[in-house]
Amino acid sequence: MLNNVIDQANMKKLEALNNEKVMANLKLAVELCKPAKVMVITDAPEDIAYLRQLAVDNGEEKKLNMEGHTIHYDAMQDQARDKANTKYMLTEKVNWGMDINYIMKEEGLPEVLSYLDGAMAGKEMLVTFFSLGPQNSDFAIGAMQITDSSYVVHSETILYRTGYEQFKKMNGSKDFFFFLHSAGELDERNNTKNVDNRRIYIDLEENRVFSVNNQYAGNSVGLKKLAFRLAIKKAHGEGWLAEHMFIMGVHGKPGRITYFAGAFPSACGKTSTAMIPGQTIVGDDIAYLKKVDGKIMSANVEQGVFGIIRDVNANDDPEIFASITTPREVIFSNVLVKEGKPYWLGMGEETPKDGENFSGEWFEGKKDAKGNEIGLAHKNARYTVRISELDNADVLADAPEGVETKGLVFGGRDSDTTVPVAEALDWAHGVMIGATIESETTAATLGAQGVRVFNPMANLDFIAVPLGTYIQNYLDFQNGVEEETKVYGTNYFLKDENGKWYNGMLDKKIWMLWAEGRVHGDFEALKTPVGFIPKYEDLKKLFKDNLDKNYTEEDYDQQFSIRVDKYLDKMERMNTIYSKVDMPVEFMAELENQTKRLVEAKEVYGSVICPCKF
Ligand code: SPV
Ligand code: MN
Repeated sequence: MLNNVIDQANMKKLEALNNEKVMANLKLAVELCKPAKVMVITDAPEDIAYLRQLAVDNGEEKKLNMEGHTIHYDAMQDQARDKANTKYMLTEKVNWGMDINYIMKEEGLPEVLSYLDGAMAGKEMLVTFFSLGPQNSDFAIGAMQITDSSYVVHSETILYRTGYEQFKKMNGSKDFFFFLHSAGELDERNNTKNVDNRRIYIDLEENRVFSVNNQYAGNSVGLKKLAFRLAIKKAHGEGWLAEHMFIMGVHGKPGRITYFAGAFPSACGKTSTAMIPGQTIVGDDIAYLKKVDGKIMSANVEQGVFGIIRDVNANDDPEIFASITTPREVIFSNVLVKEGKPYWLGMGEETPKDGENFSGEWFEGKKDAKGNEIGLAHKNARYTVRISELDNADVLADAPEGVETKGLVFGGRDSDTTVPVAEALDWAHGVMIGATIESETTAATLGAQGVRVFNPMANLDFIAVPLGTYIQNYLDFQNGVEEETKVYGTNYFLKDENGKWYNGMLDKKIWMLWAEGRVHGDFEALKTPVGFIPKYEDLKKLFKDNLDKNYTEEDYDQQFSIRVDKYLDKMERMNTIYSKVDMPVEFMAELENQTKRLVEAKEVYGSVICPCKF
């Protein structure tokens, strides 16, 4: 069967890898999906260019006016990660200490394979190899992706480092990840037709994922959130961390760059933090962190950004805006296109009243089947761009050894509780801050929006080990680190009683510069029950020097008052959650101590405490 669909030249490319498991995966994919032809992609520029062209030739992408720009649409019902149909396939039930979506393998495997059966009939199968993490690095994990979607692999050539040569050096090792994807039957717009039959089934035991009847990258691109789940499992077996984190260089005093990694749930400002003007980006979504010689080194798993485009405009996100409005390789998805130009929500420009978008021909006032008005672009519409194309790419973005990481940031989204920035009292307290992140749901996931949800380390959707084990490994990760890593909690979304944001979009620059200064002992801080907060004088100067903004004492008092009752409400929510989970004793003590400090402070100062009291 193989010989009928794969020619000699392509077969040779595979044989050069000398890897039995690669061949077995190929055989499984071909026999199952029954493609018309098989194309093997190496790291050669002409192979990568082939994919780019194929995406346009087969209509999964269309060229836009600007050089290098293309538009891709996903089906109306495939605009975000499909949580309901993304499942772990388990051979035995284990208590994960949290709600995970799973299916028993004996049921799930035949089900997903049945959807993949013949899914590539008449289509070209693309066999590709990538590296998760920098090439020639201890961080690197090989990834084999087979798909019939040229959009998926085109995206992957932007988002990930090539890995064909790396597979050659693996000496036949079976230690790599495998992803089999098919967009399934396509409609006249080249969108998945049977979205109802969308399935994304994760096989943790075999380090492989089957994904079918979808195109949205969070569902289809194996190397992104699907590989991430496999990596978390692997990391926790090997004593390192795989995290839903950006990595950035914060530029403090002249010539000083300090690296931070930060976890924020979707649409809580993760990418825009990594892209704060004047700073440099290593990565914006997934990081591997390892302890090397008493230091925490972190590396970006990716080499590109699949970012939310909504509200990206010249004022609020100048770096991103500049990079996606100039000639370079960019894939836009699910935005409005009129006369070859892309438009999106919050772009800061006048937008047309008609054009083409994810719903097909679009006009203002168009309604969906349920009678809801369809916006000009989807709220989760995105852009895909290579980091090396950005002016603010960090010089160490591809360093095989990663970057030495001095601080972690955990950012939630709440309007009434958490201060804009606070430094954890110590590592264990920092782990607690990360483990108690809450955020409002956003357009990046399906389901109701605007509900406050618990999301430990912004990683709840992806944690592939029991929650107690995950937290224990986090606590242990600091053992043997020479200088205790500082941990920060941030909240960009605090509002006043009239529902107005307290902070501007770029204020996050100040919080990061403050954290950077703290790492180097430049600033003193006030010790509060919830951590160390900045002193007014330091913020005043940082705001003046960096944003030319007059930060008043009144601003400061409002933003940094400790809303004790709100914090206590939050602790109650957290206690309810964690008391049902088998958690490390040390972690439960952190929760208890946090509550105790708040109760004691309330007895002395009342339910809202001005920073001047500390
Ligand atoms: C996220 O939602 O966290 C993303 C986009 O980074 S997705 O690829 O959908 O996961
Ligand atoms: Mn993400």
